[in-house]
Amino acid sequence: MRVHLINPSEVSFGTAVITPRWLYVLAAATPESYGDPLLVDETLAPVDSTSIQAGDVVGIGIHTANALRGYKIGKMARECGAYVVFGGIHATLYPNEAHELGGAHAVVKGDGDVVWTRVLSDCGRGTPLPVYEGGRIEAASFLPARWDLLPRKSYMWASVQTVRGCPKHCSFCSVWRTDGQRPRQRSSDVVIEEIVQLRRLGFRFIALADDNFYPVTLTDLRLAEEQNNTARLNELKTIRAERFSLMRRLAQLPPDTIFFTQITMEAAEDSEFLDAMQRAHIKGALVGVESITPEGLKDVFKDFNLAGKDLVERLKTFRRHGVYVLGSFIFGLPSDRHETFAATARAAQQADIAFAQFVTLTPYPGTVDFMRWEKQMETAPVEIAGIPITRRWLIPQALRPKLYWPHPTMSAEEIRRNTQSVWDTFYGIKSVWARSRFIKSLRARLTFVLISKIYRQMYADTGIATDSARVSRSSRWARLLARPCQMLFAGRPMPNLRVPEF
Ligand code: B12
Ligand code: SF4
Repeated sequence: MRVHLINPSEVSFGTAVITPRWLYVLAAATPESYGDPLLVDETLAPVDSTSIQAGDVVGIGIHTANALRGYKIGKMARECGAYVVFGGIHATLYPNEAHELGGAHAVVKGDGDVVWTRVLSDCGRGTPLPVYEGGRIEAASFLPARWDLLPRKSYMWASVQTVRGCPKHCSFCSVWRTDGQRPRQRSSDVVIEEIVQLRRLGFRFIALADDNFYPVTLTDLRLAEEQNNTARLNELKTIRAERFSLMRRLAQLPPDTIFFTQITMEAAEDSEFLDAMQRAHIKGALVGVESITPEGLKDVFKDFNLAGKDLVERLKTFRRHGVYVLGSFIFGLPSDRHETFAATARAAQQADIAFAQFVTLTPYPGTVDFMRWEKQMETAPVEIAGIPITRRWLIPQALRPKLYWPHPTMSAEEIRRNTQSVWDTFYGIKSVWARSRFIKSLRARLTFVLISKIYRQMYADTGIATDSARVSRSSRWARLLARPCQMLFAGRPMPNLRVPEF
């Protein structure tokens, strides 16, 4: 019985940006007695059905965007006689769908680290259960990934998770509902071990694949103090102290190491934290700006963010502390108007952010937005190819609309066109070159331009373009640019690197 783990994707680029961490974590959860699992990441190359034999176990991890491809693979694997097991956020939210459409024998809900051994032994006996509750395990049980199985030359960035869950409650995000609002934070000992292993292999760019790298804010501490809640205060202080321990150890890594993470804007109030990030080589952070107006922030339950001039100032603070921001903006919010697009493009330029993504409001399952949208659609149901639009991930890719939420004043096409034009403005060659002026060497500046271009091709055109010629041109470009980019990111293997002490 061979174990296969498959990360589904409709498009394969030969080279990928970030390692899909779940593959390597589930590989670590696979007992040695089954041998090394066969790992397939379809963002590199499609799965080869001839490798799957009757009696094998095929584990497929899906999020909403790749669920349909996952179901195709599941059915194919079942036809080969294998046991098919689904996991990941989408399977957690829709376990029945994986059974009905993906040929699943079993679905794992929640974290796979602990329950996977049991799934495999049940499959071995021929008695898999339809559903396993993986639950939300404690951080001490998160498994370090099996990086020894990683094809080193295929990825630009490796990914290591340091904390799971987020105390906030943004309306468009499922993390706080699926992973919980209590941060489950790994100890710095296990995190640094993994990172050193990756540096030994030659990875110097590492994504800290966290929901929110700043789980305790200064406001949280102040409130606990004001409420004389000693237990809460101590808990928050422990989490914060562990963050600083980790950053002190990251700071001792070779100076060309570069980390990227996701963080809330509140971190800009905390200079001590930002300085520690800078010393720890955390050079980049995705900051969810979402909207530049107070109304927009209210729309998404994110009024802890700032708007207008204060927002620009706050984003600039990251840069002053050596942390380069990838700002994430959402268009199509009910309060957005025509002028919001140009104003956002201006704010993004003024705020000195290095990169930006402009996404359109998309209701993801498990979110407050999705529940509201599903309810709204009940009164006037829409179907495409016989599939309700509220199950949009089941609609064949080519027929899938790019926008779902009816806007009070703008048509979907207007929102899409305006969003595309903000991408065009922000990533126009002149703007990118001007933005790269903070970089001293010409080579590094050219790298910045190349990364900006590939990011835009991989994201904007393939993500929001409706014109299929533009989409396939972008995919071709992304494929062409991916290999040189991978070479730029590669580091020198350092087999003798030691784990830094406290
Ligand atoms: C890092 C990250 C990224 C990175 C890297 C992605 C990558 N290649 O790994 C980047 C920035 C590129 C990214 C992009 C996007 N992401 Co993202 N991302 C994450 C994040 C923060 C962590 C993922 C991670 O590595 N976790 C660590 C691993 C170990 O955990 P895991 O994947 O959950 O796997 C565990 C279990 O789910 C389970 N499991 C998983 N698979 C399987 C399979 C089997 C067989 C079994 C038994 C168990 C199992 O066991 C694992 C171990 O416990 C998650 C948030 C989250 N908490 O999951 C969002 C998240 C997955 N992303 C999300 C989204 C929406 C996106 C984007 C669509 C954003 C956008 N607007 O473009 C894109 C899509 C990109 C794509 N096509 O894949 C959503 C998905 C929502 C949904 N319903 O699908 C999440 C949940 C965040 C959110 N805000 O809601 N993302
Ligand atoms: S701050 Fe980020 S991770 Fe947390 S709930 Fe909001 S969008 Fe999700």
